[in-house]
Amino acid sequence: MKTVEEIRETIQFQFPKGFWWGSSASATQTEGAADKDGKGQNIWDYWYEQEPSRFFNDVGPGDTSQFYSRYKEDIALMKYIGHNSFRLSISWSRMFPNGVGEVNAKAVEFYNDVINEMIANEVEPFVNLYHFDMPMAMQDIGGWANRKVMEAYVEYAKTCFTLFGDRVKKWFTHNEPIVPVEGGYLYDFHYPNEVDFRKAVQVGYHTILSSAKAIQVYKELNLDGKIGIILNLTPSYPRSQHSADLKASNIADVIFNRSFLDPSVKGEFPDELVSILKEEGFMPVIEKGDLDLIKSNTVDLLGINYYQPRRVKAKENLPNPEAPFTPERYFDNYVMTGRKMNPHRGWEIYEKGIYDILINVKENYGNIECFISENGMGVEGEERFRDKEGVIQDSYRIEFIREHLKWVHKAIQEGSNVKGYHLWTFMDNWSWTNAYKNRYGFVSVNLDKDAERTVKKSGYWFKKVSQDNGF
Ligand code: BGP
Repeated sequence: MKTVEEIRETIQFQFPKGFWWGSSASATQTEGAADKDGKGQNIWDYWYEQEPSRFFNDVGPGDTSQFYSRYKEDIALMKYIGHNSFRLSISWSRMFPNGVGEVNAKAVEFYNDVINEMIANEVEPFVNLYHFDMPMAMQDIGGWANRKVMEAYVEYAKTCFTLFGDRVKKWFTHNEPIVPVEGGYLYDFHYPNEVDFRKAVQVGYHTILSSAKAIQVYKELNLDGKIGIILNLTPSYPRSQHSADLKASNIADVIFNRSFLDPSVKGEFPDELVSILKEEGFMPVIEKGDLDLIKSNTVDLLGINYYQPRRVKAKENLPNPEAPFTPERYFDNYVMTGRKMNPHRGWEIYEKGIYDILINVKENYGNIECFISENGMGVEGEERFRDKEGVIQDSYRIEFIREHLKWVHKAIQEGSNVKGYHLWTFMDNWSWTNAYKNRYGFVSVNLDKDAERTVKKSGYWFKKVSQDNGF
């Protein structure tokens, strides 16, 4: 038998001591119990009730892996497969069924139990406050377009900090805040399914402001922890080095990445973004004091979600002047030949993208403390890979993670301040309109067998990676 030292010697990619190994998930995608114990409706519950056919196989957010009732079993599994940390989100509409008012005691009990159970299992809770799940009562008065909703969110955040901040040391104000902007107000894949660029900008602006306000409140409470935001950074690569392609690629970067990254980390919106909005007449309504507040309440910690790059080329066809304004007025997405694809999700797999993001953060964002908060591969029909022992042989997922981790490792060698890697996701879960179409987890969920959990090959592999702190 090999000694520990001998095994260590075979590790080629060794990560720094204390590296955060784990995964991430969100309340709506895992909890279930959508109408239990006083939870109010959120936009997903409502939208599903209205239009079930918009969801894959008509499966809605009530039918998830039932983390609400099975969290103990799930946390034990997290520990088993080597998680030293896990990101969950709190459901605003569970805490405050109407978005504001009296806190729901049952919700407080649930999140207290979950947090305590995680700590008892040495799985550090990373807690996010908003993961796409606007309480319906808040959407009814305009959602993020209404400043009152932003104030309600800040109250909700304060309540969470006060109740759980003695044990939770890593907080996040939002997950991928640009996605509700794109989905809800530009490209019709989230409720309220509007296409209205002016509103999209206002919604995005209020989201950033709400994040800064929550950070301010957190700091005032003097809790000893860190607060950050989780952004989906999609590096933009131009088709060529011609100036028109470079310009198009830069605009895509400014709109889809820097619009949230710059104010979150630097406290300022990029000049290029402001120029575009001014030129097009889409500047949001900004109240006195807002920009100072954003300037003085930047994040301590940045979560980076990375799935795919964006390939961009200069606009070839003139946009239809009748069509509603979208950012595609400025560039075309470019389909590069010969790229590696995840055919199930239709996303390009470009592992080096993760390194490019980390180096960009190191060089242009003060090398702020960061971690990979999501990265993963959604695959359809994984049951066909289940072997006789009942284990899903997802070697493709192992390869996906390993190849991304190699680039993370390289970034660390070059001085990146990246502190961890969380896979999307721990256990196959319900996803927005795709429901259970694509499976992402280390652990599979058999929907025909009372959501039975079984660890996939990737879960066993990850356990070892975490134990060895490398591979
Ligand atoms: C991210 C979200 C997650 C998750 C993931 C996978 O954008 O933060 O909530 O859903 O993407 O995407 P999908 O489920 O759409 O395949």
